[in-house]
Amino acid sequence: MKHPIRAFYITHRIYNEWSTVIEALKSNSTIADQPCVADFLRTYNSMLTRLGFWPTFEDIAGLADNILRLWGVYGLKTKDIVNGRVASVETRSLKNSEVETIAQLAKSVKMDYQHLALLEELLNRTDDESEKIYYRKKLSKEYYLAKTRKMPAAMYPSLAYTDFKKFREYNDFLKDANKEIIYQSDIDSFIIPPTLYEELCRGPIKTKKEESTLRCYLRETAVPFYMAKEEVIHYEPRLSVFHDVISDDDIRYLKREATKKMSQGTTGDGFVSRIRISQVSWLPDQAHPKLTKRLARRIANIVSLDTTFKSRASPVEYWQVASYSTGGHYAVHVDPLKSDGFLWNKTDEYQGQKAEWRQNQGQRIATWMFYLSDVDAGGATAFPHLKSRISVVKGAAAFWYNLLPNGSVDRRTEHGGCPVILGSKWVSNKWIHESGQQLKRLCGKTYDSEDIYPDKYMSPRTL
Ligand SMILES: O=C(O)CCC(=O)C(=O)O
Repeated sequence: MKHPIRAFYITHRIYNEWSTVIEALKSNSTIADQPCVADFLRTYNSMLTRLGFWPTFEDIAGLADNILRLWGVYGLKTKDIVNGRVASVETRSLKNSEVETIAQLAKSVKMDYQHLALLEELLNRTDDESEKIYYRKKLSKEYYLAKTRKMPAAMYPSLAYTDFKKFREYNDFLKDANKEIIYQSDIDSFIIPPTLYEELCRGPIKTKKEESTLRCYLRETAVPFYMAKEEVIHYEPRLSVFHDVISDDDIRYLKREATKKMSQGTTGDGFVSRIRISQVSWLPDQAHPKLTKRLARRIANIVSLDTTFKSRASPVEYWQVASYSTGGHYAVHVDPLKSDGFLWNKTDEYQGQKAEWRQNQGQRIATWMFYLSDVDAGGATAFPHLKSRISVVKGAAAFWYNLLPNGSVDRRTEHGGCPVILGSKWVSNKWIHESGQQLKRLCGKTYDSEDIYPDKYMSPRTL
């Protein structure tokens, strides 16, 4: 489903209302034996078998979490969320029970602003006096809890007991936290300013002057007459987007093959976590030789690195295809793998094989990432240290070195996949390793030298 609010309320409804209806029908044998009800229950059972699952509370929590992530990262407005409006696309408003579920989850993940704003919405919605009293009390209590949880360390009661000035400050703080009427400004005091990464997800932040130094090139490749369309997003370290480097047919093939065996994406240490919400599939080069050889050769022609898959000391990993639906994201990280390479959920034998593999391959020297789709809103790839972002454009690919020429990890390449607001986003990573690149990547005269580009397209200083 493309819309985060619609995805949430439909699943919420199926989980809450349908389960109640089915249980009520099943528990009353006179009703359950009626031909039309029996027929309905049979259809329901066969659907259940075909689907293999029915939404659980975890699914609902995941979808509510997606909404909260979009709300936090993009600074969305409470009114828009509860009215079902996201990136100017509207669906129906959320019902009270749905608002309550999201509020509960916001509390559990300590998103105080979102939690209190939703409680205030519930208070404003009701005309019933006893309900008003209930929500006012709840809002006041939750405000107190949120405020005291964020109490500055300098005000801890133990200090207050030994210092009269501190005691008074502490009491004033508690008095302010403990009030019956909570105003909008009280709730707004919990708004967290966006991080640099979040600002980048929201839109470009480079100044006009910084933008003006960037260039697009028709870059010579290893193939005579094949010029790659390079858009430089950042120089030193160089971050580039190459446009029109994969055809629609090849994209269709990759997506179709990947869809056959997708699973929840994990982070570098093998964990499924809120840090990465996507579906991932690995396509072995040997299983799809025609297409993957062609794509690997194209990458090699453009970036002059060895990208041919080998069974030992391979300079590349398999193709990773990832799909993000609305709310999906990958938080800021660097691509090189952790040196210990420990994968918590794998056997000793697997760990051993993997360690040997990594030793032979070396570290992930560079990342080539194809964009296999456009996206309706959100989903940019953001590089906070470089104040740079890459918008999702189907058929393009991003390329950067993860390691400095001296072999150490270049932390400036930290990046993340911003949450998808509307629609879905597909990417395919080809991670290129150190093995095989010894004579391919030029190094500078000093230990800390940046990359040298062997062509005439240099950094702005030389333009
Ligand atoms: O999806 C993106 O934009 C970034 C993906 C990424 O960083 C990764 O897969 O390692």
